[in-house]
Amino acid sequence: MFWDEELETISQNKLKELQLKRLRDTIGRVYFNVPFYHKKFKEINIKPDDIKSVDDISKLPFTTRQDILDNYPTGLLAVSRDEMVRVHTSSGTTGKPKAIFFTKNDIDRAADLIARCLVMTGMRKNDVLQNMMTYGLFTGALVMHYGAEKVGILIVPAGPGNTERQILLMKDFKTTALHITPSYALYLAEYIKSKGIDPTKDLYLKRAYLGAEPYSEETRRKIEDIFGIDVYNSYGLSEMNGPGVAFECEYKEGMHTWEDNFVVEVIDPDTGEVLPDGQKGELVFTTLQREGMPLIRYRTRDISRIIPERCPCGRTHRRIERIFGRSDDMFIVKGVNIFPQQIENVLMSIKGVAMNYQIVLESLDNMIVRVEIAKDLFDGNVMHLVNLQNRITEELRKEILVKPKVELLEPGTLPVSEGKAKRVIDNRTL
Ligand code: DLL
Repeated sequence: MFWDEELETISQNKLKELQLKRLRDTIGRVYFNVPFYHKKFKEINIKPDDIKSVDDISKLPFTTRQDILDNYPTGLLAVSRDEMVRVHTSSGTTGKPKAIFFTKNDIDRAADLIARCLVMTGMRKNDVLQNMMTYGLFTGALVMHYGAEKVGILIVPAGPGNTERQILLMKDFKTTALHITPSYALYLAEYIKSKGIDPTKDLYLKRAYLGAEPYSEETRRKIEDIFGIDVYNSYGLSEMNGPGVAFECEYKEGMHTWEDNFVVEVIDPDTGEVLPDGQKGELVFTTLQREGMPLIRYRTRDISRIIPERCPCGRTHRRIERIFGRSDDMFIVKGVNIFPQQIENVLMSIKGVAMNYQIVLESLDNMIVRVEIAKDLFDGNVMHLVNLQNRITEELRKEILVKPKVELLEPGTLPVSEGKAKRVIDNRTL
């Protein structure tokens, strides 16, 4: 079922026409109303009329995270501050955050995109969504909340944490879907197992939406198996509304972007050149319908690729592949580029490995992978532990080409994260 069938299945030609119209409109608005963009466009002698096709977007300059920080808080607004009804910030861990402002129409459009995503994955009016993302400056909970409300779904605005209470809420309100970070979902899975709860008998869950941080296909499978549900990948970033930017449909083979709302590009992160569909690189988004704070060619630092093939679900909006990692998450050990997700992939595919892990970077040549394993393994034969440790070390070496030191830990040893997990501890003094 569709939320907006006409738009979701629009022909590629019509979509291109619509994109061009909206792109030209956006460029005109930022050129005349946002001094930052006016100056940038002047510098390279580009005028709104120079954009004659969507592909001409490659003539425009990028917007970076630093540009948003430099214009903090209101420097990038395209309409008066008085028109803004909400501000969100990105999850900056240090220093100033990035502030993103929304007009009433922006809020409504963001909710509309979420409504498409939820209906696409089978949610209906009679569903109950337990929203376990953090309510507040973070977009995760509120943007999803408004979208779910638009569909008419009952929302349980639980926020994260207090796991015992979460389970009570799931039982009492007969929750059918969860919105949750992958790291908290892993913890919840462990908790449910340890309490002897059988989700297929004691709970009413059918699906969960996992996003806000990278996770592996293996993690998805693990959560699906433990809860007996469908897990859908949800990608987004505050700069582009938050959740609802790209979302999986029933086929779960890549996430549909909403191309009537965004121009999606993949670029070579080093040269800035646009890459052809299918090639892996950095995702770049341009807003097509934002009133308050339009952004042109925003560099996400997220690595993915556009899947050019048509999706059997009938939606024409192109999909992107599961995010491979953030270019800033990548670290180098012994000269090899490694993404934390490669390590997660390996760990989650090994039997006996539990849900939580941590990567500690000791020096340019040494890393430790600290991994929690099933509790009963500690009560058994020591040789089993040694074998497991060797197996994990060897599987990791095959994947990342570096041999890490592997430490096996009892469940509950590592810190639990309710929001975005901090998987990599960097102890290197460079
Ligand atoms: O995390 C928005 C969001 C909330 C998306 C809830 C999905 C669900 P930020 O805090 O600005 O916004 O962080 C955005 O998180 O650039 C990615 O690096 C990462 N990220 C988000 N979703 C995924 C995902 C929200 N499904 C940053 N897979 C993005 C991998 C993800 N990484």
